[in-house]
Amino acid sequence: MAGRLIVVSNRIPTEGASSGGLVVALHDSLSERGGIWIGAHPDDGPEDGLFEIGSEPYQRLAFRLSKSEYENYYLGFSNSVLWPLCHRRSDLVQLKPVYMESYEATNRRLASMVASVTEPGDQIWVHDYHLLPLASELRSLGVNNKIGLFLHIPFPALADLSILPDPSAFAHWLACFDLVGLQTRADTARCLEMFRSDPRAEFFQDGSVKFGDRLVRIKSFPIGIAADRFRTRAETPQDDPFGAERPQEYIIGVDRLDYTKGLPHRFRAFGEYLKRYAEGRRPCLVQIAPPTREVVDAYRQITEELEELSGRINGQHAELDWTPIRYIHRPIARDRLAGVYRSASACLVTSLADGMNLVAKEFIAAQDPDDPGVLILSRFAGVAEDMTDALLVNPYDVADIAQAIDKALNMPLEDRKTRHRSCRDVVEATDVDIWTSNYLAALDACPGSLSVSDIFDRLQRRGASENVTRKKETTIGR
Ligand code: ADQ
Repeated sequence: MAGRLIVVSNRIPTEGASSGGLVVALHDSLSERGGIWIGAHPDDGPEDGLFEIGSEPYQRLAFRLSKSEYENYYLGFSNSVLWPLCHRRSDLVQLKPVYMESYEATNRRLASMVASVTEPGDQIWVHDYHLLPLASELRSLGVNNKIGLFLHIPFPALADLSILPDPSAFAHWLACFDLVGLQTRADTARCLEMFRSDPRAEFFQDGSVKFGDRLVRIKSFPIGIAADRFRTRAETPQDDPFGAERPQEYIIGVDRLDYTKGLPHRFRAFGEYLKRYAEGRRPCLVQIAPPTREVVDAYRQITEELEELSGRINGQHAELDWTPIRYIHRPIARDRLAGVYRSASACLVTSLADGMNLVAKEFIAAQDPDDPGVLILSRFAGVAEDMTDALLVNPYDVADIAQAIDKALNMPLEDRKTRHRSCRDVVEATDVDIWTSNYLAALDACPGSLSVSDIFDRLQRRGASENVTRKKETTIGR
């Protein structure tokens, strides 16, 4: 693999911030290969260009978002347009001309910073929906290095894309990457459907899409966790995180407080379970959900809704020595989280839409294989595409979830073990280190800035291009 790796993400991880598997995996790849991580610094400050933070075996370069960029590019277009759109909540999309302008302008500004540190042979790996136009902006600055995108959230449905102020821009943005990595096969199918509906696109039989003078590959790379590290954490004895307040039996939920995670449905389903099935038992739902993006209206509303629901359900069912829902509004340290997962009887993941959902994989990795808890998993989380031996539920159907809770809490040991083994195989097969190396190998294998004619000849040699119309020679990758 030639050249350095340049990772670009919306946020750069800073010292002291808790690091998930993805951050560690990218950190490892950068340390091994050398390169640069570029992203916005979370703190306010002067908005000059890139500045170096921390000393690592690779460079970490941060930039600052202006107040207007934060409001319009980040909270606006990224989180009030693209986030709801990709999660099938077009009812929550808020369109303002300034959002799109700022989104494009911020990506243009970032592109000039990225271009200024890019050398020939470097490969650029862009992360997520905040940065979709980045490759297009880099191409217009003459950067013809290989550029890959990984989209962490679901690929939107074709019909929803027409809500965008300029729907045709979406395909153009993506086509400026050499590789578009998506979470699931269903995401890939939706992405290809978008290109199929676009008269500018042509298809090679190997699945690549020719779009104008560019060729883009589209493939799913289901993201995972650092399974070994997480399991070791879970197995390491630690002080009981519950102290004297340990519930006898509990179901765990761990989410960012987001309307896509189906939290009100989960609370209602737990209330329904208590009403219908819990005779003689006193299980708790321990829900950890720190608020995020509180300044966006939709997030304020869900915070209020959950407080109201947990208050009502606890009011109906609590006893002097039992609070059914323990709702914790703070993040919890990863070491403690592993232990909390391990001693739970079940985990509830009820996403209405979710790119993958790493909580499901963390829960499975943390279990004792000889006495595992049960994963109750929404069919609409990306992870459900492969983890078919979890207890799959329809998160919109409160009765279905309530019944699954009852089934999980009464499941015989042998059944729990069989399901856990199968889910654990998925966690291991998609370990984040495997994910990183698969993605980077695929980016490396992309043809990069070859002419359409070169690519045509290559594919023809492989006997894979009967359906491709030979076009006049153009240069790919400008
Ligand atoms: P998220 O929407 O943030 O990520 P998810 O994958 O569930 O969702 O969680 C990411 C990480 O955050 C996990 O490691 C989890 O432990 C941690 N986390 C979540 N809530 C927490 C809490 N309350 N306290 C402590 N830690 C918490 C996006 C997409 C997902 C996709 C990931 C990775 O929305 O679908 O799986 O990126 O690609």
